[in-house]
Amino acid sequence: TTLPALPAPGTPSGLDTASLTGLKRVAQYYVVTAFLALLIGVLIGPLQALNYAGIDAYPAVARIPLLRNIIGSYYQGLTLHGVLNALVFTQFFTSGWLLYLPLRALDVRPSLNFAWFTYWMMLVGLLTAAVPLLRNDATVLYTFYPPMEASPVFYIGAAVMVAASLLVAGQVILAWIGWKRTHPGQVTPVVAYMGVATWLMWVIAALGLVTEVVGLLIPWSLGLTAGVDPLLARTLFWWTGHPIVYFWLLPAYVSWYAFLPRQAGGRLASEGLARLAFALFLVFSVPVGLHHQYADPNISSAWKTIHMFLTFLVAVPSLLTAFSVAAALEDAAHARGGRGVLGWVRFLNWRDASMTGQVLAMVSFIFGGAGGIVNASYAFAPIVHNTAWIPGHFHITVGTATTLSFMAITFWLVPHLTGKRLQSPRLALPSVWLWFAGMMLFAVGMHWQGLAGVPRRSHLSAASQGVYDAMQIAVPRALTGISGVVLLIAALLYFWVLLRTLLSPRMDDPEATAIPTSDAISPSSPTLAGASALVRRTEPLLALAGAALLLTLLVYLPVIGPMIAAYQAVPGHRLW
Ligand code: HAS
Ligand code: HEM
Repeated sequence: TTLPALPAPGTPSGLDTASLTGLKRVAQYYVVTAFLALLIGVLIGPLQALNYAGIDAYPAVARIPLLRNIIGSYYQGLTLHGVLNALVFTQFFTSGWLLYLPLRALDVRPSLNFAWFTYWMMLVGLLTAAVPLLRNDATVLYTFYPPMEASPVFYIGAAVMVAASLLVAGQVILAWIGWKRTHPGQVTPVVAYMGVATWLMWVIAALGLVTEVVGLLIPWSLGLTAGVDPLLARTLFWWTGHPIVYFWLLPAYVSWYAFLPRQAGGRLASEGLARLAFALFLVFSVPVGLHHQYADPNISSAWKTIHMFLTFLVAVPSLLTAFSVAAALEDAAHARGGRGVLGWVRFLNWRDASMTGQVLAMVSFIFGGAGGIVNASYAFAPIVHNTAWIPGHFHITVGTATTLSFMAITFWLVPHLTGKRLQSPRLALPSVWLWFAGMMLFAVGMHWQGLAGVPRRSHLSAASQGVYDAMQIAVPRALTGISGVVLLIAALLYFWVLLRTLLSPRMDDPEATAIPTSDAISPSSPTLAGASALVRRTEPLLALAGAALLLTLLVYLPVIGPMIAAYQAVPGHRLW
């Protein structure tokens, strides 16, 4: 059985050729812009890894005129690294990936003018925010907590970027609503379902950030208000700041569920379970942000505890994904002759860089997810909060589960979108293995340093070393430093493959690299009447979004209400 999700490879699409070509082109622009941002962001990373090895490379960097301006200090570099990698790379990639896939799955002809408008708007937002970042006028790190105050141009640029992503969300959601009208009684194709659920979640998630930036930070930085309440701003930030991690993760899950099984030579385990996972993410991703604020005063412990339990609940769809995707991989290995409880792992198609990169990304996420549960536990949080443990956690979540998956996806996506052949495929495989190895070393080094009490966000290589020498952390420091070098090599190999592919000539058949849509062991009926209860109940995405919004308001309004009532207008500070 073939999933109804996407046209099987080689079948002509209902989208006419001109709009399909146009849609691919917009998606390609988004994806390439995303990776250009990652390229710059990632080149700064090794300097930070060396910092955590006790090596201060910044005085040397300051001697190079061009670099002196953009990485003028540890914190300017760290701001660029966080913003470009975590915010820009992920948002641009997802805007292309989850614009293209759902529209193609639904076979809907999009307004290309609108799609281009959102791309250019996002780019203008990015370039606007880049000006103060590069001029050292917005060295406020990617969380931009007040009372640190950046130039208003930074906040305005960031707001335009986020607004553009909401327009992409709108285009996909409206296309799906239109499809539902013209296809009554039909089940949404699974890839479109996952895409629409992700965008709906993002719309609810973004409300916090939009309120913070538009309502508080822009007027304040323009001098229209006397100050801003740091606690209220942080709370609104984390309303968005936790679910944003699922906005980074779910696009990878789309691939792990819908495409990876076929790339591995197997089938998606259960279409119904895939839908359930996305429905649960839609409902439970947002009302959890206080787990980033256990240490913040003036928020009741009761609400922090409620957010903690909801955090444990939002781990459930990831656990479901772990078992479901592992079953799909086992199915693939069985088809290739693999047997045994774990013996089948050897039989996966380890020569395929796209599959290998994604499986390695998943392995990293086992540890990243386990660390997340530690962070979320109110009792453990004080031990790890604000230590190097936290960057350890998120480099094997966003830095690997997400980034390595996106990198591995480009090995088929870029040829698919551009009609070009993957170049230097022999370098693709070592690039993903080295990324995985580098990030695992990094994670061991940073988690270990965190447990020893080393703080995050510290230019500690420039500080007096006595205290760090006394901690006896030479081994994790060395691991962190080595990981930076390994990751630099991995990145150079990967970008060599990507750039050579982009610069190579087109092939004759633009669809020569097909979308690797997987079949399912338990597929769903394409009609609601024939579908299982699980598929029928998870189909009404708008109702699930309504439930998500209600739950979010229930757990946030009683927290935010008193903050507004006792609003503290704190003037801004420029600490750099
Ligand atoms: Fe997190 C901090 C809790 C997931 C990213 N997180 C961060 C920060 C970032 C981040 C960027 O509760 C730092 C923010 C800052 O700058 O201050 N996180 C969690 C929890 C989860 C979690 C409970 N985080 C993520 C994901 C991220 C991400 C995903 C990005 C993509 N995180 C926290 C908390 C903090 C935090 C606290 C605040 C810490 C503090 O004190 O400041 C959960 O969603 C994790 C659930 C995941 C699992 C794992 C499932 C495993 C799967 C793979 C299976 C593998 C297979 C492979 C099948 C339960 C799906 C088999 C292969 C073979 C070869 C056999
Ligand atoms: C922070 C290294 C790639 C996202 C850091 C820190 C280090 C580091 C050592 C901690 C700095 C500190 O707390 O003072 C690296 C290396 C990389 C890499 C060596 C690979 C070459 C990535 C990627 C992402 C990412 C791919 C996401 C897509 C972040 C974020 C921060 C960070 C969001 C936090 C910034 C902050 O605290 O304000 N990185 N990183 N990094 N990294 Fe990376």
